[in-house]
Amino acid sequence: MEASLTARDRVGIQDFVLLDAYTSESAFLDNLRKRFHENLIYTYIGTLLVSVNPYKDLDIYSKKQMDTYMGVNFFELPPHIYALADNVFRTMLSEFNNHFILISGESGAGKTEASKKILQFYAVSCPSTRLLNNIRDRLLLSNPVLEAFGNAKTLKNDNSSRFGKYMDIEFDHRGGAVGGHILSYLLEKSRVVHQNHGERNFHIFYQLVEGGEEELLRWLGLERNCKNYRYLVLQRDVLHLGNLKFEADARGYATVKNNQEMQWVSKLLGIPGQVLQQGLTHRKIEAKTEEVFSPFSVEHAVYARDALAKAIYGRTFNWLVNKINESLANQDSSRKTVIGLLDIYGFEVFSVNSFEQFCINYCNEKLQQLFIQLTLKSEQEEYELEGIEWEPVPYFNNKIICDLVEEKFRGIISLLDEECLRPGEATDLTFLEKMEEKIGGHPHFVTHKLGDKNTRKTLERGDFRLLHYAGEVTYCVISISTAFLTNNCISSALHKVMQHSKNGIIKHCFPSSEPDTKKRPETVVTQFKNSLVGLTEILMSKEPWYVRCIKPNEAKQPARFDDVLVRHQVKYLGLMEHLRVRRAGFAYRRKYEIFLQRYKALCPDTWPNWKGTPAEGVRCLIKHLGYKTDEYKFGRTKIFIRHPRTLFATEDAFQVCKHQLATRIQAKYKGW
Ligand code: AD9
Ligand code: MG
Repeated sequence: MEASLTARDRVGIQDFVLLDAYTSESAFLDNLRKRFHENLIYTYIGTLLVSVNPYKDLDIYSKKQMDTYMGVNFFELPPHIYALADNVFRTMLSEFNNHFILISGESGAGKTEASKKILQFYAVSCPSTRLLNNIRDRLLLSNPVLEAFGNAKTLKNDNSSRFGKYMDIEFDHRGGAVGGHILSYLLEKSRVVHQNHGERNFHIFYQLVEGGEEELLRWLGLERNCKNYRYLVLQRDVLHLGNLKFEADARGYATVKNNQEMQWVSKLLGIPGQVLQQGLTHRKIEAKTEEVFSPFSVEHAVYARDALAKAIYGRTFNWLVNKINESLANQDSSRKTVIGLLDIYGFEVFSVNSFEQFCINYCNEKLQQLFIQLTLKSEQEEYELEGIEWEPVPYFNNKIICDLVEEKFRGIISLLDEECLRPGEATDLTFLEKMEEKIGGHPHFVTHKLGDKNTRKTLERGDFRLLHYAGEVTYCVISISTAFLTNNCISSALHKVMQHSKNGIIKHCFPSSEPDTKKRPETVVTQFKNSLVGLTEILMSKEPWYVRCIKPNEAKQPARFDDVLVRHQVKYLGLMEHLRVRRAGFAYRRKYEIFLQRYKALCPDTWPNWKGTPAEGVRCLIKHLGYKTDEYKFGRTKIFIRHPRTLFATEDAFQVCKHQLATRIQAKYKGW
């Protein structure tokens, strides 16, 4: 007894639900810290997995570890990402339905690593055939390719995802991985032409220059050393295009200064130099009978160049995702089930926060809202609906912040869109004033004018601050509205120029059917908002599982557990509330019909056919199984079971029973 107490003191408790002082945040933190220092980075809250980034390689991801966790009941072994992956997989197989794993946490907390571990586990644990292995390898290999093009070093994370990724893994009825599909969300294209101090461009540029084959580099006209490239060292631009310089001619109009670079760009894009040059330095005005070209200033030409660079990168990234999807497509149309993995950029706060942070943090608000809806809110509503006695658990609902951003007519996105409709008149300041007028009284929105004495000191006139669920973020209004108003779109003239390309990929990325110049294109953020609505719908149709990742320190160092930082994350991730709901609630619930159908063979009175109502059948069944009275409750349409252990014991008994039945049948028909 004493020995086990000592061990428990040292390594903490592996499921927070079992923690004695479960309502205390300090006890929660103590447990997490103890385990972290013992390299036990995983802890459960029921079936939710909390993961603390160890910032060092742990010997817990070997093939042997995977084998250990395969097919073993969730709570029988120490918490692990493999246990969660295995549990999702087996639930999918037994219930033949779709699932998703939502991996959340702030930038650098370990989301992408967690999603890779899950994928690796499925790659090893799924049944294999030559065909299946082919798909498995493609699923695994899609990761490094997408990371090369979509990840970059930021101040928060050396391998930060600069795009959101949702990946469906498709399984056949035996659990073989038969296909996959990736959806990508808003790549941070601006990184191609600009990065903050201490950050880098997308990994692929450095990989290309440092690791590309000689012949390829020669073909691209690049030299081996990154340092030779002003734009990689100074962290600017794509390689040749970004090096294009403009100078003013005698009339003040832009002309290309370095013709050699121009030739390279034209060669690589497969577009005649003259045509490209015209596109970058002139605007086409279509008069009634003729086309007139109006020249750009140098500033405008630089803007056109950057917009083109961003457009090329963004569109080729989408092309790449489509290519990967083609190669992962499931050829077999028979019924399949999926496990979706969601790994999206985490909540970010920098000293200067721009349009990208606005989108990223809005996305995190939406995911938090989904988590709340699927766990805290719907869970409590279900108890009420089913007539289960329940002490409500209060929680912060961030819907108020989502509404502030996305509400029709008066949300920030709508106000920005409105400003976009007034080109020439709208400025950063009019946008700020419009927000002050329309949402000035909102408790989660502050500006210099609206703030109190203290707030004014820390806010410039050109800033606005949002009080996000995960903390305060001050956005620079110029960077937001500029990004909005400019819309990251290239002009239709430049678009037409790109259609002259002899390069198949470029041609494909700039199809002749767009842009429709008559119709105003949706702004980037409106497109993003719509894609998040689509994502929410995809997720709502599946069964959810959660991995909540925690960043232990800002220094990206091993063995450092910053109490203040972790406490803050525990708070905003809603872990305490989740624990309270879990602790007081029921881990498992199933409709009476479904529960009875699955387990009726375990009781002679319900097998093979039960004549009464399903609820009576379930009552009879669990009485036979000896469930303790505090372990379950009867709702209006469902049975609620408090601990997963109870259900696992029933499931084990069912598996034994199934096996015995199969053996009996085999024996009976032996020799036929
Ligand atoms: V971001 O929102 O994309 O900026 P993530 O994805 O949450 O962020 P990521 O998974 O990239 O963070 O983890 C950051 C770094 O932490 C990794 O590059 C590893 O060096 C380190 N890490 C994370 N998880 C683990 C782990 N389980 N074991 C070892 C880890 N190192
Ligand atoms: Mg990531």
